[in-house]
Amino acid sequence: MKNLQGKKGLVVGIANENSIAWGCAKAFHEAGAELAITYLNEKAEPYVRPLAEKIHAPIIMPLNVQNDSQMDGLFNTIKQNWGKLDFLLHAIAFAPKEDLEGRVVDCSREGFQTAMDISCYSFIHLARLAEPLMTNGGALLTTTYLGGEKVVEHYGVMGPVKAALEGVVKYLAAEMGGKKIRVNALSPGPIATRAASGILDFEELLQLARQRSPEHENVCTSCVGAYARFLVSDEAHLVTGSIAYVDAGFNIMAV
Ligand code: 0WD
Repeated sequence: MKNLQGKKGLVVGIANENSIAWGCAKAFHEAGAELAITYLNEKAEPYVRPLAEKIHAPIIMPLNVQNDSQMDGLFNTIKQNWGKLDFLLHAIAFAPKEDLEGRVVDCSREGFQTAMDISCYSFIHLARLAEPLMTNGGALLTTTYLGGEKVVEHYGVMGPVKAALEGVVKYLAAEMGGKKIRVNALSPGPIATRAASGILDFEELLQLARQRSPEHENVCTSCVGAYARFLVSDEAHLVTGSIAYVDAGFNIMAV
């Protein structure tokens, strides 16, 4: 289904082929979109560049969201090359290991600020830079997790950070709706990725999701990609401010 033909999109958050962002990028590409792909740093580049080349991404650039000049450089390149942006996907998260593994009550100020800056504020920053390029409307998509809504064991400080991100989705959706810029969050069930490997007993989370979800299945990145493709397409033009679960129904269960 080529429902993104002619669209230009930015994908932030590919670390390797297991990344949720990669599942989404493939779906966007298959639907006809042209993509700008970023990689975190030199260490990540050898994993990300070949993937970006596989989907013929015309823009492949480094981006650490804490680096303002990289942020500006990326958007200048997008402006020069395309003169517009139709959608972006923000699929990144980070918290220092010691803060992630401890109790929220013990989280350091610095750890909390870092987690919030990289995992939440960066979405606001990307939205602000994207806005002037979305003159015909657009779609901003981020990634959250049920642990932002309910207490999930071992999710730690990422829980409050995702709660804040979900709040940001709603406020941005309200603020940008007049310009036909839609803002949504995907909320996938647990998927074994690099980021997930930082969460203690992640295997148990996968197992619980299989056992307790109505569909008794774990989620794959291409399933998330299929929903993401819809959400950034014009077919979803009346969908904004939503938390879009792709979790085999796990979120409805009392557990
Ligand atoms: O179960 C899961 N895997 C779920 C993930 C369930 C529900 C939601 N999510 C969310 C995550 O919280 C995150 O927001 O999906 C998003 C994508 O996560 P992922 O695909 O699970 O993880 P991964 O493949 O590791 O990609 C996240 C990437 C980082 O990878 P590493 O492994 O190097 O930490 O986020 C990027 C980085 O590439 N990243 C940054 N990008 C730019 N600037 C930064 C940064 N400062 N820090 C991390």
